[in-house]
Amino acid sequence: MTTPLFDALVSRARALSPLTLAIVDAGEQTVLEGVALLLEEKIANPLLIGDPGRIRQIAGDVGLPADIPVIPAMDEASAAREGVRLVAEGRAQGLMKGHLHSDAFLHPVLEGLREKKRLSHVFLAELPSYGRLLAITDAAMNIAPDLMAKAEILQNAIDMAHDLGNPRPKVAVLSAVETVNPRIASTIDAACLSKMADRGQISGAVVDGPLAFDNAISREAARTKGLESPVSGEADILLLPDLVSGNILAKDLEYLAEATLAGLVLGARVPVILTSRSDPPRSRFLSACLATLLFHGKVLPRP
Ligand code: COD
Repeated sequence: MTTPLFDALVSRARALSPLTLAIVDAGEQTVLEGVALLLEEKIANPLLIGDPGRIRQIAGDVGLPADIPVIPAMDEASAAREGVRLVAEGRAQGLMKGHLHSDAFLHPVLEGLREKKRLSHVFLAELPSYGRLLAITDAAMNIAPDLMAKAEILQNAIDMAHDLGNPRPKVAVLSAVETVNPRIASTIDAACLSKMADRGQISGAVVDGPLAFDNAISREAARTKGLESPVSGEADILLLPDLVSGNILAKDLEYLAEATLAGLVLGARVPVILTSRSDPPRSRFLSACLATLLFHGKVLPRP
């Protein structure tokens, strides 16, 4: 599958200095294949955390250099703590989840790398059937966000779009229908978020909702329903009602619609790459490219 939109981001990431990336619980084949891609393309200088014997053995199998730095940690929790410590001490500029459970990875991140913002996850998807990158949030971290949490999750995604060069992203706040129905709570949140954007409580984007998925993605579908929305057919960001619906949507696109996905946790002191254990090496590589762009976006002028 060709990914011209991601390729453009990769080219920009290649022009920046490599990120020193702590890889938590790195002793697994696809994790280290992703690391090999990162080294080859000079996107990151990895610090591998985990069981040294296991890491060195697989690292040899996937062709990583024999002198690649390995930091010993014998279980998931201590590997995650070690990664957070490396970032806190300024020895790593980003953190990547390897082969451990998401919650074991996220607890120390919340304890050690939280600043004032809510942390939230965003998937960025490139699809053969959609001419722009599609951000999907939050499909991996905030389980059942309330209205104010959704506003924070949305602002994180909008800020990311700005950092990646889209000055005014279009946001669809999704539900099952495009009208407010008090029996479907997410339609009320969506309408509130839309009004909050009108009033400047959420800034830097065109926000509309509630929208059903078809109206968000297809102008034709919206027209058929007699709906006029500045977002229809051109959504850059989809805000989902909760983690379950977001996660199903993202994986649905990946497995049934040939989406290529990258994923990051936003709002922490540094970019945090939260991959799924089944993610292919290229998704890990693309996520690290995104992390590089966002890390440097904090210190470089926006494109
Ligand atoms: N941003 C900022 N602070 C937060 C956040 C957040 N997103 N979540 C919790 N906090 C703070 C709370 O205010 C509190 O101070 C502290 O962290 C602990 O809060 P809890 O007890 O509500 O949160 P935890 O530690 O039980 O859970 C946080 C997780 C992120 C681990 C939890 O929400 C979770 O398991 N999310 C789903 C992860 C997952 O399994 N994803 C799978 C898909 S890949």
